[in-house]
Amino acid sequence: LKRVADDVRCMPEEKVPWFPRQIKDLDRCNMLITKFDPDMDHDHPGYNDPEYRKRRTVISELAFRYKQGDPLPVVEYTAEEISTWRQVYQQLRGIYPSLACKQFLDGLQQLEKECGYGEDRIPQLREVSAFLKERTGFQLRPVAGLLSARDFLASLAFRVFQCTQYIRHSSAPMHSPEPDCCHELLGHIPMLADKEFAQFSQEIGLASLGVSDEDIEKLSTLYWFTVEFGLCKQNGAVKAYGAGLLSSYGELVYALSNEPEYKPFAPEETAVQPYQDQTYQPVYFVSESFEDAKMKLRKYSANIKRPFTVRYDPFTCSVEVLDQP
Ligand code: HBI
Ligand code: FE
Repeated sequence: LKRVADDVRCMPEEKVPWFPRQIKDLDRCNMLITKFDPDMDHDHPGYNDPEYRKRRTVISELAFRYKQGDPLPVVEYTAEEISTWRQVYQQLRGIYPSLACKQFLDGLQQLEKECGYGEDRIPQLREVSAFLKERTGFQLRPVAGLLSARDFLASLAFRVFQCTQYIRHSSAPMHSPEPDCCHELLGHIPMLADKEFAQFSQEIGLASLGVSDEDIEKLSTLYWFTVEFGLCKQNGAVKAYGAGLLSSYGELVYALSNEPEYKPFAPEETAVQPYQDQTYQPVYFVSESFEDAKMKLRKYSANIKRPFTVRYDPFTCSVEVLDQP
């Protein structure tokens, strides 16, 4: 394997989209998409609430100003925000034992014991990030909202999870059209404390670096049906591991109700399955295990056309780019 010149523009293939090589390059992975934005979307539950929009602007500023390596900003949540969190926490906590996968339950239990998780306060990203770093090497960085799929996936390559810090509008505690801290802290974080799952997540990220828009779309769909809405078999039963499910009472119950369609996780097929971001999914994909999902994803990624290979160097937190052997 020969090392390629550092500048992407020097690569033999002309049109390789820019991608981060070092963890600090993630400061440039900040392309927000305005879908579901409370300032732009008339259907957003906070659209007619100027106080809420002002609050969102303040918290967005923290994310915009953030540079890799800065201490994570601390937000002092209001009584109203904590009350929203409490409602979400209480409702979901009750159904997790019967519907969530083992890895999730283990992670959540550790977070409750060691990271101040509970219904009375919203955990701070700073302490959650330190917790994850010790478990799986994942760390958080604050983000103001929905990112482009390319930027979002690229950060996973560095075991960085871009995490929103605001909370949903108090008028709709059981639903949020966009990711919020309930979705991240309850849906994603417990799973990211699992080693196998952390590796699966990083591998989707590495597979995404420098690929075409069509392949980003496919990887994004794979991410959707696994990390967000995935189900897996466990001791003969089907359990949820997707964060979109584990942060939505209604869809979590629905997904395991036998009403929707279930298909075995098969990346080639899963990557082209149309998906829903407005209502419940009509179909869910079931993995045999994370190990199995990771192996299948690896096989799929190896077939994505890219004039180079990438390798993550954990010592320097950077991506090495190598010629195709
Ligand atoms: N941005 N902040 C944020 N959080 C997500 O979960 C997220 C995103 N942008 C894109 C995205 N998810 C999906 O397109 C994934 O399929 C990649
Ligand atoms: Fe998510």
